[in-house]
Amino acid sequence: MTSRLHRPLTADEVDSFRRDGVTMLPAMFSADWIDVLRSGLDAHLDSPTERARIWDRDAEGRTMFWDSMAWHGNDQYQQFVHESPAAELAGRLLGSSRVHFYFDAVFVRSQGSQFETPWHQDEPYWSVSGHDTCTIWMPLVPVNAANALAFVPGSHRRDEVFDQPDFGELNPDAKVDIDRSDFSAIAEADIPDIASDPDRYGVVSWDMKPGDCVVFNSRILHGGSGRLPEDRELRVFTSKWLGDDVRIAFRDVGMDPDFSDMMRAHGLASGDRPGTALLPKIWSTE
Ligand SMILES: O=C(O)CCC(=O)C(=O)O
Repeated sequence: MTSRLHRPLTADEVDSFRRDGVTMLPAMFSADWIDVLRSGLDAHLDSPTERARIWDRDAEGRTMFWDSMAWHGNDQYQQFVHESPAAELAGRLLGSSRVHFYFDAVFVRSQGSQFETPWHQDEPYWSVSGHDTCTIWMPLVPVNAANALAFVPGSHRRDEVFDQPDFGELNPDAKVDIDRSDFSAIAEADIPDIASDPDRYGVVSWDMKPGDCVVFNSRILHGGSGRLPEDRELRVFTSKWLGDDVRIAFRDVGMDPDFSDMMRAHGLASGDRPGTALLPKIWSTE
């Protein structure tokens, strides 16, 4: 099978992803793919889905916009999902024999936005479970390490259920309660106060430019991006990928974004492998 990767992965990059749960990959996507995503994001911002939320709007009108699962109605995102190196990249880092696409999510901060993403893990919010999951985080503009998404290396191996934040509560326009009380009912630990002592947790982030990406395991603790300089915006496209051990898991608590109705409508049930046109297989070693 011919590789679609823009450049080969090094052994160190694969090792750091598996050991730390995160790796930064310079120059992993060509300028053409960044152009595709930029024009896809422009179209997306013109017609967001019903899931779109403003996570923050400050007194000066600076905003943080979020939306997810827009790819079904966005030609450029569809092209990226099916034809870009992303699925193969996920498969090779996860060491999986097949990779399904889960969903896209965008994080768009206007110039000077100070909003910081709360620290959290992704997989406890999802309607799937497994360790073979990852996100590819791609800035479509240059970003400094101080403003980029940050990670606690190795935290993807922690087994505690954390008291996860309720992102629905972030929307200043119309709050969407995802019933955080249930998260606190099952929580075994508070999310550590990582922001107050990042060195203690070995927090990492990187200076990045378009074409670079960070790939992270969906159980890693991450957050903290933002605090932008006055003249800088941050436009990020993320794609979420599912590997060999992943199964559908409708949860009693805190699914956000909650695709469970859509998944059920496609015939998916807890315990199933991902599949159907909603979560299609994009890459395999066959
Ligand atoms: O870019 C951000 O601020 C947040 C990204 C994030 O939390 C994610 O992709 O899971």
